[in-house]
Amino acid sequence: MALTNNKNVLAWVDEMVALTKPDKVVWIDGSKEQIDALTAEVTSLPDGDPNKMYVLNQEELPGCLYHRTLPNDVARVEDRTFICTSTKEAAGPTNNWMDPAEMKAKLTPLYDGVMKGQTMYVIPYSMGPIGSPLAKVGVELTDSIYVVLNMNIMTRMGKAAFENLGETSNDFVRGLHSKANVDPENRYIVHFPEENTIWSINSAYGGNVLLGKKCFALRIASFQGKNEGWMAEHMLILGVQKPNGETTYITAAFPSACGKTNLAMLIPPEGYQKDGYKVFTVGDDIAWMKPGADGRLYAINPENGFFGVAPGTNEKSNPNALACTKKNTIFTNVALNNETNTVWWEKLDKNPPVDATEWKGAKVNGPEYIAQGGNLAHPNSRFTAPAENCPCISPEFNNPAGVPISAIIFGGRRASTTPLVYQSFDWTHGTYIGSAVSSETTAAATGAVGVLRHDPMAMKPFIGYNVGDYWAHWLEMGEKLGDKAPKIFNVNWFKQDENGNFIWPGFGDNMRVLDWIIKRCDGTVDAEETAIGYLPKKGDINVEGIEDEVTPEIMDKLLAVDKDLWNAEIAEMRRYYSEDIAAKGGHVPAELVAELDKIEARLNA
Ligand code: GTP
Ligand code: SPV
Ligand code: MN
Repeated sequence: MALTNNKNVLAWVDEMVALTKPDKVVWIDGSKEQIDALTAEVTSLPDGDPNKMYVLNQEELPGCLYHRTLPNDVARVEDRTFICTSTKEAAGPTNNWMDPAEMKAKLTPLYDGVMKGQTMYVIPYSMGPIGSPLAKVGVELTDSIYVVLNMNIMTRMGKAAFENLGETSNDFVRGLHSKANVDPENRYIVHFPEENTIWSINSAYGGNVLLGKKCFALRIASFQGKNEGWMAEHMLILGVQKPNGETTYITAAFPSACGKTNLAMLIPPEGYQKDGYKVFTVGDDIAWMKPGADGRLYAINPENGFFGVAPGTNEKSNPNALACTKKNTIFTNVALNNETNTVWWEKLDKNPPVDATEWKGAKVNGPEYIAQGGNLAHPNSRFTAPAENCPCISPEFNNPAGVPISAIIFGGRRASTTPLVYQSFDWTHGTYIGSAVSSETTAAATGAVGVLRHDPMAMKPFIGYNVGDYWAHWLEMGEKLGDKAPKIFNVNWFKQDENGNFIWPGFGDNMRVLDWIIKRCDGTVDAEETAIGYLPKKGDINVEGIEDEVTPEIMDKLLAVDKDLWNAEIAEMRRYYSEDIAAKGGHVPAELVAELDKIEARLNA
């Protein structure tokens, strides 16, 4: 039964049913009975069915399920992701583009009758707390129960999402997904930002198919934000409660698999805990931000769960994330311990299961398999966990108004050049720093891993329009916010020594850097003015308890600004702006080029 009388929703569902021709249409109301029935259905599929999900050990992992996607379908596919605006210029140089009519003509035959013999699930969902002025409604049509069960964790899903839509509103995002044959040659992740529409076909994995996430909450939403005066960013949101009881809210943009979930759930080192510091998680991947009535920038997390990288998550690196995964969680492409019917991934502990199933489904001897160089879990294997499981979830998580942001941090994986932390001189310089984010690629997207690439604002794969206009939007937002704008910082947890070892301990110790950032916001610590920005003065990064690991010499290396490396960095940014962006139809704001000139002049003064 249809769960809304909104005419636009009903007309569109009818149209997509006529196209895809499912045997049955089921509206997802979000009730426990319905979720339980779908879980029973998908877990009773025969072994070998690619859609099958498995029930895990219900004593150790109550409510938890396990799934493997096909080996050709384990990450986002950036080369098959399109932004179909009416002109190529509107999509800009960082996106694949095709004319919307041409793309629809190409994909319509693929969708024609694709759901014959199957059920179409109609998923209403809200990105953001229902009723929040910052929230938005989406509807995803899918033939995958795996998608329904994941959307149930990642969004506020079900009938309630329609509450504020009314009968005639057209303000909802239309997502059409079919796993089809999971054929990589016909896999397309396509956005029509001018029509609030997403078409995804031939994938069954994560960011390609949970259409509320990267497709809506970043690509479509960034386009909406540009037109409506707000920002959709690839950022975690955290709150640091200080000993005086005040909480400072910070967002941070790092590229995929570069540490957002880890920073969002950080546990402060002992000394900080003794002093009364606490960290609260508001979000781990996406922030929607808009100026509030008081002129400050407010952020909500549009999601309701975490789709986190499993490998590397352990009791030491991120105990809060591990705790999130102990109930009502879906694990995708991790390894199974067949003896206990529980899950395992690289660096979970030092005891890989002997009787293991690796991520492709083969039964193996875990330790032997690893000794031969194999991965038991795929490097981009993930957990889908409800936010409410998080031991440090912020009391403001469901606040419809969001939280006021004091600092914005950019960062990436940089073996050299970029210091542990520095602060921009102002918002425009901070926007330049965001535009200059480069990072080594990771397993979160298909393609080579470890290659340095430009990833402005950690948004290269997610900006739903022309990157030059996106930078201009950042500058406009700064003007609107004026002296209430958050301060902008850059961090790098990934600096290496000559042997390729990380020289900063990272994880919980990143609190030491947050501490400096908060003090800069509060105006309680001075800084060193350098060519690239404000750096911590000697001794101002607290190393109490890690003096053996982070000696004064190491701290000097962490905070070094090498003139030659930075001149090379500036030269590369000039090349990037002109060759990769301007020459290919991206309008680089003059203010950003001026920042390059200023940094260069300061470096060589
Ligand atoms: P997406 O979900 O893909 O957007 O990733 P993310 O940015 O949330 O990354 P996540 O926190 O899951 O971390 C990804 C990888 O980086 C994991 O293997 C972590 O162990 C590693 N990592 C995270 N923080 C640190 C850090 O401070 N230092 C080091 N050396 N590694 C880190
Ligand atoms: C990322 O790649 O940045 C993710 C995972 O957060 S996915 O949802 O697949 O995009
Ligand atoms: Mn992400």
